[in-house]
Amino acid sequence: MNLSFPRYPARLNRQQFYPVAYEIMFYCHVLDEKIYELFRKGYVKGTVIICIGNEATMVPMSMPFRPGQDILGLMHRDMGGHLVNGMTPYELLCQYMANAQSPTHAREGNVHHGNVAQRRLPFISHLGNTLAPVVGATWAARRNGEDVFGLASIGDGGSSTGDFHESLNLASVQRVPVLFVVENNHYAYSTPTRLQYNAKQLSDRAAGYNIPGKTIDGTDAWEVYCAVNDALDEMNKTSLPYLLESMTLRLYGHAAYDKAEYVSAAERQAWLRRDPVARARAVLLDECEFTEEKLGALESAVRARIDTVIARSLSVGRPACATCSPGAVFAPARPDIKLPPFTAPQIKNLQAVTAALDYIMGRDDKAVLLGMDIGVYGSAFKTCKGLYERYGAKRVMDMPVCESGIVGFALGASQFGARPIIEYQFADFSTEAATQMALNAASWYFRSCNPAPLVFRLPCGGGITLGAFHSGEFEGIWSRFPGLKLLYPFTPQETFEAIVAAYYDPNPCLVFEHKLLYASKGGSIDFNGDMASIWRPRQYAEGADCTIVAFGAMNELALAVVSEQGYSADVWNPFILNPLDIDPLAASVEKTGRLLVIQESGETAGLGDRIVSLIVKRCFAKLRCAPAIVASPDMPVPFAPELETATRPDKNKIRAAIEQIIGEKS
Ligand SMILES: Cc1ncc(C[n+]2csc(CCOP(=O)(O)OP(=O)(O)O)c2C)c(N)n1
Ligand SMILES: [Mg+2]
Repeated sequence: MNLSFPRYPARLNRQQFYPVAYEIMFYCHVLDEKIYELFRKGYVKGTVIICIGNEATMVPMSMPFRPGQDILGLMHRDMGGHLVNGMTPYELLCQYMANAQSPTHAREGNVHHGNVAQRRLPFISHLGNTLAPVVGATWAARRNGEDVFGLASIGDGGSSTGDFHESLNLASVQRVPVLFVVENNHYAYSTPTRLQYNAKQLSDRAAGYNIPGKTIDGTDAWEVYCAVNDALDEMNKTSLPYLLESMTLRLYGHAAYDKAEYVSAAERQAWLRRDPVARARAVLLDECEFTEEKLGALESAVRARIDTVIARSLSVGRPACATCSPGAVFAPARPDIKLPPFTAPQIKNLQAVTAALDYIMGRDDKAVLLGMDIGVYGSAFKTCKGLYERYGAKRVMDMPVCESGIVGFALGASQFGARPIIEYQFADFSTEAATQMALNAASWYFRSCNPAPLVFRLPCGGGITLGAFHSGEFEGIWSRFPGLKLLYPFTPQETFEAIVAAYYDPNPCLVFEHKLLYASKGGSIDFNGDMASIWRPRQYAEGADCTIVAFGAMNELALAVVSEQGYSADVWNPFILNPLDIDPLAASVEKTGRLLVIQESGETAGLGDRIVSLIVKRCFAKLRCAPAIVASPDMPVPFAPELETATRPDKNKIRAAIEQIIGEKS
């Protein structure tokens, strides 16, 4: 394959274009057939998404983009885009065979790959979620002064996702020149486009974002190439995104398992008459002085090269299981980070948040805050007060109401020099970004071996009469997704430390900030700059009779009960909820023989059960009675103060639980 053709702003003319494009399209076509055959023989794992029919879109669409410079987010039917922009056929085959040379270490599905160093972002299955990272990555690279365009492709089905809208809207508002290509092949799996959308054409949606849009014949390679180059010219002028709808074909079923019986014979015949590879071949014969003999020689050479690379890929061994352990989930933290000390006299948790953000932003201009109403307004709880004035709109960024888009944007930006800190207005809204945060960002390092350093701030918890949608804690839910670190501070010192530690960690970190503690919890900060010592559970009281483990605002109640009643108890805050360090808690229970966990979350949605199970397994012989949990009932947080108070753990419930476990005889 000749990949040394000139890229944007250079343009090939029609006679130069077709020989180059045809060879790549033909290569992809044959490779696809071979991959299908290898799948049937059991060498290719999973299934096979066949790109045949899409050659004239996926190849010319990606030809103007500059490998290693522009940022691409390609969809599952874009094998050619990967090959045109840095991936070798050998790497692609190893990915499909999930062998020892697989670029994703055989950890990811055959179309779920990318290469951040080559600026092709890893694709995730969740349609729509590939788009916003391209916007954020392109934004961040341009923020560094680089000349970069983005290319984000999606199918007709994927264009129905909310993330499609969020990403286009974000790119338009932030003026990020990303070319969005909808590869419209008339079906999403078995669903025809008439059941997918009611627009005349999908490019009409561009008007809603005040950006240009165009629909083209995606089986005509030259039309696609020209349209993409025109779009790049336009984006170069305006720096706005562009929406291109390419009417393409899918000449097989959705994947190897799908016979596409829902496509009528007449429709299929019409499609075959427009086979893009055959059309391009005809142009070579008609217009480019190619003869049958010359074409035949070219095609034989392509087939021979493919046979050679397949033979090479087949000789690779299976992956070693040892390379795939939980140790591969988190990016290793730098052990040597030493920061300047920071002190503050008596302040509240809320001011500790602001102080931490200010401390970070003042030292590192890569740090950017993303959220809603965090700019002029200073954020819903005023935790960002003064930061906009100090660091400006380019670093304290008010975003549209689109949590999923924001997190995708931040994830992409984190790969190109920016260090985003995301504020959810309330922890409850983190569910809007569940895929981006808990699946995409969390598994990013595992899949791509590239760290995804992101901070998520979650103002959480109840007790301030805000009802079911503004009182959640969510530490239990998010702890279930490998790759996320969770920190839950209690004091101003811990709040400061948690945000700073999360920022300097190379993994996506969630910091829970209990809203009740923002104004009620005070204390001084004396941070000595030692990062390693932050990552440990915190002990607030020492005693002999029981071990109390509490989260967030529950620490305040636990300490009050212990001191008012004169109990002799160890009181612990795990502080780092994931990965949980159970050792000090277990040592405490070995000493006291009793465990009480106090959590504001519902009984089955918090981390109490996990702590109890670990302690029972570790300390069974030393336990003098069954561990206990004080939790909210498994129900939404009710609104009226009387109802909420009745459901939350309170001093009486905690005292009763302590009395019960202390009173029980071993
Ligand atoms: C959010 C989401 N829901 C469901 C799926 C399952 N799924 C995989 S591919 C597909 C159809 C995609 O159709 P389209 O976007 O038109 O792309 P095409 O496969 O036709 O190229 C579906 C529903 C998914 N990947 N993501
Ligand atoms: Mg489709």
